[in-house]
Amino acid sequence: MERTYLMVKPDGVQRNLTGEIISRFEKKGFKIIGLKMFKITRELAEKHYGEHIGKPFFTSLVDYITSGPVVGIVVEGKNVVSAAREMMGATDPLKAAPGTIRSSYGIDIGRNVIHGSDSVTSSAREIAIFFKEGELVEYSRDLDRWIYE
Ligand code: DAT
Ligand code: MG
Repeated sequence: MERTYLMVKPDGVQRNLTGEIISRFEKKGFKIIGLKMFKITRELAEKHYGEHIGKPFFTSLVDYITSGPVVGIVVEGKNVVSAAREMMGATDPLKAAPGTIRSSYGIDIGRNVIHGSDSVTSSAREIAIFFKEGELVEYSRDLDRWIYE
């Protein structure tokens, strides 16, 4: 089973979209194994978004992601990395497919409500940045037999 790192960004928290966003992944059938609210330090923001250092939007991206609390979510499930990216929609909310999270709740690329890892390698890196080993919970769910064949 894959894991991915999702994060309700500060705009999503301020706009009371946290429950709505978590609910989409719960209803889909994915399993939440880590969940917490926190504020990202500049240092961790620069580490998390390291691939974007030097790009014109980097400083405003770090300003935005550190501007208020976020909700970090680790989700487990079959193909969850790419499935979650599909559920989120394109980076630019106005270009995201209708019905996706970013399309439903966002307009500007710099206020796109949610983060999700873009690969299995990134998810391992990002989970390690934001969660300690003991903060991830292993448990079984009886309903998995109704979700997976
Ligand atoms: P994603 O969040 O879809 O993985 P990304 O990793 O390319 O997108 O970029 C990280 C964030 O940076 C993205 O969610 C919003 C911001 N961003 C990306 N491209 C941008 C651009 N051209 N102008 C402004 N902000 C941008
Ligand atoms: Mg990305």
